[in-house]
Amino acid sequence: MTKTALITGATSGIGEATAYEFAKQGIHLILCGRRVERLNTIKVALEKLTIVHTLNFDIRDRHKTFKAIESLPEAFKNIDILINNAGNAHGLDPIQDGDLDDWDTMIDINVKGLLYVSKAIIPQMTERHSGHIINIGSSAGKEVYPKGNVYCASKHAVLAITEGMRLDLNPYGIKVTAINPGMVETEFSKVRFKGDPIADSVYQGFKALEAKDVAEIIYFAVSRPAHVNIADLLVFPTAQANSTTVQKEL
Ligand code: NDP
Ligand code: 8X3
Repeated sequence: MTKTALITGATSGIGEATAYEFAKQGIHLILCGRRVERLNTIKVALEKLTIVHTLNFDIRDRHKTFKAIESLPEAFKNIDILINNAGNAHGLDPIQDGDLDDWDTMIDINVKGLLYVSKAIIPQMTERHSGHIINIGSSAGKEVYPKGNVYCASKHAVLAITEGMRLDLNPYGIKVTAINPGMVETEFSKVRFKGDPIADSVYQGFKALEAKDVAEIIYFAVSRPAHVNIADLLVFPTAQANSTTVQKEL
């Protein structure tokens, strides 16, 4: 039977690429994000391949998150796959100079937002005794790098939540997966550096991962046989060995 996937952060980067990858496979899609024009453009493009519904909400707002998911039309109500992808880094500062608004934003989106969306969807998965949750963590969830403090903490939290979900949802046969990429060239650095041109230099001098590379891995994880769960996957560009070691030809 055709599956339905809900993807948060589907308006750019890894989420958008995953939407395309899933659409190619005929998976029905619920695409989420704040930028409504982008949601509409992506919907029009992907409707050539599958059926698509869009939800426009900020995952920091728990009431709007629940309301949006409750509003799903009958054809999209049963969600088989949840891709918790929405998230960003905001700022790159030593802890003593960190901006409190950046800290709130990262914890509110990357941790609390992921929890709100999960809380809205998990009950239908436990009721049906099936489902697959994929949390997009990061290499920053496995290793703290200089000035990464709160972003790294938020991604360490994503990994802890993933393990907690896997334990608690194990009796229900629900798969829970963490996909942890290293550096991927998306809008991530534009958001982190708030339009500062330094963002353009982050991926210069080496071949970073493309969003599509991660999307293909996500599809691989969701397309394993029923008895196979990819629990935790770390993927780097070949030029990257860890958070601080990247071979750049400059
Ligand atoms: P992008 O900036 O390209 O995409 C981020 C997505 O998250 C957008 O679709 C954005 O949609 C959505 N989003 C951000 N804030 C909110 C919010 N408050 N409410 C709803 N949606 C929101 O970055 P990436 O594709 O790179 O990032 C996707 C995930 O991958 C993130 O969790 C990131 O931490 C993780 N990651 C990224 C890596 C990288 O190097 N790029 C490496 C490892 C992990 P909109 O603005 O329309 O709401
Ligand atoms: C993003 C990876 O190293 O650019 O999660 O912060 S990094």
